[in-house]
Amino acid sequence: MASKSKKTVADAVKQLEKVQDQYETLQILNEEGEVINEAAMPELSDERLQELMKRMVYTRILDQRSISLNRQGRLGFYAPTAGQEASQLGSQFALEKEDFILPGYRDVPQLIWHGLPLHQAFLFSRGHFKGNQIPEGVNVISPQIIIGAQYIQAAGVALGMKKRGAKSVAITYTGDGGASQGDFYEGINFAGAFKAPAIFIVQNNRFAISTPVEKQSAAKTIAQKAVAAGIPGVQVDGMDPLAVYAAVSDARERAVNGEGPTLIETLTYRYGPHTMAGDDPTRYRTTDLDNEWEKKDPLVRFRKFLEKKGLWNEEMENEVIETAKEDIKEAIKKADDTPKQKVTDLMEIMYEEMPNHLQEQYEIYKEKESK
Ligand SMILES: Cc1ncc(C[n+]2csc(CCOP(=O)(O)OP(=O)(O)O)c2C)c(N)n1
Ligand SMILES: [Mg+2]
Repeated sequence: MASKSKKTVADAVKQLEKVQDQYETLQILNEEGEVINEAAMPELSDERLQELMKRMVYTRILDQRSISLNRQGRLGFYAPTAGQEASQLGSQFALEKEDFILPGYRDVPQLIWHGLPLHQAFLFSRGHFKGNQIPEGVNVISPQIIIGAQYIQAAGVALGMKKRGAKSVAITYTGDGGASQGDFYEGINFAGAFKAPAIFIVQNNRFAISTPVEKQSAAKTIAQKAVAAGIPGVQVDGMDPLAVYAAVSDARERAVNGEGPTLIETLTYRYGPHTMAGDDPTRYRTTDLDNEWEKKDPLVRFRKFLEKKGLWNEEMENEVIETAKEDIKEAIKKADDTPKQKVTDLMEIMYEEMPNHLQEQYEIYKEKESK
């Protein structure tokens, strides 16, 4: 729209400030587990609410066990998830089985609740190829290690769904650091241009390893980055499972109705280190900040909410904890019982028809491995 008034950079500054200020954080449950936003409350049966709590409790135990299995040398790569349960599971809970998840390295919980067998998640952690052989009908790919790359892949998967007329969505996850990568912008821009049914989640846990979010971008929110791609951006309280669920459900509905992608920023926090490879969060985070976020804990908040409704108690929680421990024990045994990967395995699964120059090496390894 052409304007008769002389537009100056000063006007643009005002416009930027106005836009940035319009981003509010969607919250439904406060830290006391009280509903403070009845209008946004999603319709979930009592059983579904209990199921969401079960998944969060189970996942917290899985995180604790994964950390100790890593310390015992029984797991390899592991990125802790405690603190991010509402962000991860509130979002996955809004999906249908036919929806496709393109995760980052911290997003193993969503894969498990979307159907990836637990022992395969453990094999992935160990770098075993069987961890990447996703069973038929489980619509996920392996966690992406390259920051942001999954955003472009999600745009492509979503466009494929649209072209096939499928009533499903592709959902992808990255972090605050990921939102500074080129791939992030390319992904949301492409999906916006093609109105692809994608949901782009940025789990803003305030740090990219040790770099605080304030140093990663001049933007006041990550949600506002959607504006440049011409798509809606929503900021939600990522410690509130109901707010995350509500936002993702709405985004899903828009997407399957042909209205295009949505960017969702979840404000969250990882309690543990970046990964188990040895960073020390006390070097870059204060205890005050840790305490501030632990007060927002998604499990505490949701437990209070459910207890007040008579839908949760200690006995139920203990049952989930026991089930989780049993499942983990069984899954780690299954991972242990999986035959070690061989060089010839890797060569066989890499090629449908092995090139001639590798055939010779293949024979050499086959001979060696038979001894
Ligand atoms: C393209 C690329 N650059 C750098 C790295 C190294 N790296 C691994 S994790 C990470 C920080 C990512 O932070 P964020 O996106 O906020 O996710 P979080 O770990 O907090 O969940 C970096 C820089 C990488 N894996 N890929
Ligand atoms: Mg981060």
